Amino acid sequence: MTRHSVPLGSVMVAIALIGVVAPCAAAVSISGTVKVTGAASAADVVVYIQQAPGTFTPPAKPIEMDQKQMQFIPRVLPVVAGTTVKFLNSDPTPHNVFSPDFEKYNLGTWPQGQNKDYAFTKCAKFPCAYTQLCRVHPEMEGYVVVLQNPYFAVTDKTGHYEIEGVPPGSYTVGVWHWKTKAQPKPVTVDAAKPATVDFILAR
Ligand SMILES: [Cu+2]
Repeated sequence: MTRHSVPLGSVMVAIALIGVVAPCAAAVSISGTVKVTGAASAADVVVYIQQAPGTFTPPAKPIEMDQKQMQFIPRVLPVVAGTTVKFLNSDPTPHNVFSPDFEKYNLGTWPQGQNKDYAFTKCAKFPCAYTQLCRVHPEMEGYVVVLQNPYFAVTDKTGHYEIEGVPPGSYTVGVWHWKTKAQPKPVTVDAAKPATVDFILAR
């Protein structure tokens, strides 16, 4: 019986070797803290790798941005170029979605439970921050930030962020905030050694 000719032991060794070898080429994380001086919250800052080698495929399924309790949720949505965003309406009142930035678009106005898709395929120079506005409610504001690669994260309320799955290499890490700026920072990511990059944004 040839199918029993490979001893179980050698299979186990092979599995063990794969387990040892894989982490060497494995991606690691870049994490850190962003301080926004003078702001109540350090949330919703996009931290991203400016340029990563290779081409990147957008997610097969649209990424959702809701309009709920008169707010865009999430308020800041980073996406890789080519991503389709599904704009939902979870409020009992009709909402509109338009952007005055870059190629400009107006998706119209629609009631609760309906949605509209928009594909972000036209960003020429990253990052492209598209302000999301609603003609019905001028106080509403959100942002879709289109990036070159999928290595990005958004800060939580404490300013913490973590970009997972970054391949080893040397990069420039940028930050995006709707009101203020900070200089990008260089970082080298080694295999099996997570990197830390902190930023201070002055308002
Ligand atoms: Cu609205």
